[in-house]
Amino acid sequence: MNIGKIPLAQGVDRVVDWLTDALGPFFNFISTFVQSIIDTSVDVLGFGPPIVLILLLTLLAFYTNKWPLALFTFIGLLLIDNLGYWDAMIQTLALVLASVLITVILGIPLGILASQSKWLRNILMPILDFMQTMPGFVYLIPAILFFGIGVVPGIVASVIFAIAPAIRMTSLGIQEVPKDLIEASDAFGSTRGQKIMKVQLPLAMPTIMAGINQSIMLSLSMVVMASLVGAPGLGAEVYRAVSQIKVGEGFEAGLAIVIIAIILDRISQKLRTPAFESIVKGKWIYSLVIVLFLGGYTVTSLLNAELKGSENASIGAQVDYKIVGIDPGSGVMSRTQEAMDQYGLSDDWTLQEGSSAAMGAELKKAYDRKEPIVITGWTPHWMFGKFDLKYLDDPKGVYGESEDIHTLVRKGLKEDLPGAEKVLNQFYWETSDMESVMKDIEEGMGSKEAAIKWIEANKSKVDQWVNDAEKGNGENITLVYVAWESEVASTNVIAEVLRMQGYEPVLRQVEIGPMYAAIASGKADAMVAAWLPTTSKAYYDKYKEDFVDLGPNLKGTRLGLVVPAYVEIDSIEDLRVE
Ligand code: PBE
Repeated sequence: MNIGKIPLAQGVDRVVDWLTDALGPFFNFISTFVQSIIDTSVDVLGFGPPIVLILLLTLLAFYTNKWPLALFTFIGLLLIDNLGYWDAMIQTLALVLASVLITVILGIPLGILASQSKWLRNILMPILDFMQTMPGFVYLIPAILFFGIGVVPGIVASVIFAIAPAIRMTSLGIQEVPKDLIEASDAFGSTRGQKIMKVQLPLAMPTIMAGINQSIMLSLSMVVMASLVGAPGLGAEVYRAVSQIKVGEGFEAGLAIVIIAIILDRISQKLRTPAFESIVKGKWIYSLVIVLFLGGYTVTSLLNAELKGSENASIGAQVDYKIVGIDPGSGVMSRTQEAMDQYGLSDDWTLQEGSSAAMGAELKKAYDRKEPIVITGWTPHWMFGKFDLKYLDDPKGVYGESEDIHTLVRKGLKEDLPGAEKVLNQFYWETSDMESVMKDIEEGMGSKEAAIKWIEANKSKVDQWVNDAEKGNGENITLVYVAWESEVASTNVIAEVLRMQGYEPVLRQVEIGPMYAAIASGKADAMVAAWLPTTSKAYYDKYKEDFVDLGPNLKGTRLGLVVPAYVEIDSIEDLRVE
């Protein structure tokens, strides 16, 4: 029986497209709202020197859990500051606090409702199971379309991921309240509302707090994932370390996350029964914390208002002084850091990390609304065919001249698979070729299908690549690549050509550092993604003794800062804040 593949993915895409259009203003509202919670939290937590927050948190830890946790908090936070992760830690803390706040606001009422009705529970529980089991990653994709990149989609994804225990435990806690107590309160003639607020909720508190504790831990576990869509913080530090294979820094950032996790976990477990409850009542302490927070908020927002007043609507102000970037390890990102230094932008501008797919989505969104945006761009890329864009002039030449893309293979490939090595060596095409494959993929064709389509339309070119090359016999050949659109295109094309030659290509998508390391260590056979001499220089130089460079497969690439043509500036110098 052949009923064909059910178009599930297409269906989901349609729904998401429709939602993006229909609920655009609503998503914008949510986005602004969540962003303001985050900005406020970051401002307040980062107010004053680190030692102020360190002491306050130490006191709180002392109050709830006595001196061992207080000592741990004090030393742990000092260590984070000393290692240079203070600002990142603040960002992470703000992300977790915001997502827990939203989780509680939505989760507890839902939990109460669920506890009151069996059929609601029957509907809700499987949905919660589903939400919690679906890999958190998946939520990031629609979240980018709805909320753009940055911290907001990260928070939304972590709320979806972390809300289940809050709802479940609230409902469970209320259901577990002993029957006789309910009967007693019925006998006293209490209304349903009184019963919930005065009897059930207080008795369910331990269970509810356990649920909130779980939610905190789950949202903390989302911080690394959130960094893939541009959320700053400790997660972004970990992600950066992975993509550049920096073991030590990865460990430091990971350790900072562990320290924060322990502190938040222990404090939140004891919030209801703090160690010194008998000396000072919890409600006084927590009110004090809230008053401090609100006080901090008032002061920082007054300060901010003063700053804002002196700004005009420069391009910088319009884009919030953000350059939308891609994965942290890539060459265009390190060039952009350098450009920001050389053009004096580093103090005012931030370079947002993420992925090239997320950047593409952000560009598309801004372009559709004719809003300004500044991105890290490169050619060949489908975006130049689809949108009217321009490179900003780079009078200091930070982004370098036009470059070539080289094919690199592991040592010994020529001896082991001479036919495959020959094809890789003879692989050479033009910018327009690569762009036509990229365009098909962008428009929804599978990358393999797009590659085959190009190969069929360009037989004579492919014939030159396979000329004189020995055929394979089903041998595996492992190709590594990074998910940049240009590399997705080239890697799939060469893979399909190798398949036609009788080899069995295995494609592995990795981060940039691991891509070079894999070839240098012989764990992978080839890559077609080395942008040289400047873009990938750091990785090339690090491993150059350990691979074979087969020379260019494409000439004439370019990198730089890119804006839509309707943005009225022409040079990187115009970004400077006077
Ligand atoms: N890119 C695409 C990569 C190389 C290929 C320009 C994003 C980089 O910046 O490293």
